[in-house]
Amino acid sequence: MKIIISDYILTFDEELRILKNYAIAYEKKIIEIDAKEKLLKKYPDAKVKKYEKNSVLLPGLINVHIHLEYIKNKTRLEYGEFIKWLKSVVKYREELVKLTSDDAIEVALKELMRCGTTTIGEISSFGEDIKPCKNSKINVVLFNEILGSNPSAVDVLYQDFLQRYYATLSLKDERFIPSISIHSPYSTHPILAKKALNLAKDSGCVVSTHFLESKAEREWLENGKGGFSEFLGKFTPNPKPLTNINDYINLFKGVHTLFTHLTFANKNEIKKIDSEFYITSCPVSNRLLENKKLEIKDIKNLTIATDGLTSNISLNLWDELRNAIFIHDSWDMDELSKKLLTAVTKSAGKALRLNKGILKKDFDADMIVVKIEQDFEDLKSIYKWLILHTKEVEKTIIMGEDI
Ligand code: MCF
Ligand code: FE
Repeated sequence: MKIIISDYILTFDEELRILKNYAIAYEKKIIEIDAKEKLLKKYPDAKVKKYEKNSVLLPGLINVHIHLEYIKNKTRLEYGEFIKWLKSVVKYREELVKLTSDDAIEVALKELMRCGTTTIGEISSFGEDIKPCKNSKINVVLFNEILGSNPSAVDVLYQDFLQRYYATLSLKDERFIPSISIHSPYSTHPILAKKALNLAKDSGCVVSTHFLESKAEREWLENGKGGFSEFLGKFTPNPKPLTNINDYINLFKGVHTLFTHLTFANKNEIKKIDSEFYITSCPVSNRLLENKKLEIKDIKNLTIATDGLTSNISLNLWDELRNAIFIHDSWDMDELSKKLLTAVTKSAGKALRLNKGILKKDFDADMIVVKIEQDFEDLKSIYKWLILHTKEVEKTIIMGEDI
């Protein structure tokens, strides 16, 4: 049994309680949260760790959407317009993936944990990320990606996907959870998507998909015109959209799905997706690829993620949240900051269907300690000070273990 004492505890429970002079008793899971004197008395043999004045204990951060196989990208990919970016991905993806190594991913994962991320949702395109993710102490939901729009290649592509999926399934444990990613409506044939979604239903895993992140994608799905017509023409002669916006959403009915981006979704589509599924916004990625932001204020099931270094300059969630404050510039900063931190803790835990993201009895003991360097007056500003000033954390604990 261990006890951790911190000046403040941000619980992210139902009432988003902020506790002062409290402590948490934990092993692998949280055993009890109470006033520090009470807990110290109740568990006299516990190993106690006490943090300084103005320290804040909160759930480990959860980055639900990241692409580690592309961590070596810095200047290879084009930004500013989505089709330009996509063309550059197709041109350089093999080179970029070759540059990536187990060691490079291992270093990136250590850096993530040092900065307070304790869980990732990793989009795995080639399977090069499986070994380092499996060997890390970080929690991983590994989304095996499926894509391919050419109907004649459907069987081969599905077999390749199945092989990767079953390989990850044999490695499943409490920290490594294999899942499925349907890449997008423009890249994945509905036959492939349906097969993979049936598998997701049978195995009960969560699913992730990229959706409506460019003007061209919307134009393509609505009337089969625009940049995708030329782009997809390189892979299939006379390409036609294989689905439309509503049909694509309906494909996921009954599957626990995270829809990522939605920057070009309209209010009704967002409302519908928010009522049945989870929405992931990647503000920096959206800024770089097509300079568009998703209005996140009214979204209930919201998570925030970095995406990969294909469309970001940092995988540190604190950087992402900081940038989100500057991008979402039209509402109260304290309210926005609370929403952003809730999105990467409580909501992200729910979105990945994990017992994480809240500091409460029986939840996994994934916790971080952050130090605010100065006194502050108003407790409601604590979220904002954390986001504005944190780059790395004082302590990272995963499943009760010091990292
Ligand atoms: O989320 C961003 C932008 N949207 C779509 N795909 C990706 C992103 N970052 C990396 N990707 C990958 C995706 O997983 O790029 C490829 C896929 O493997 C694009 S399809 C050739
Ligand atoms: Fe992505």
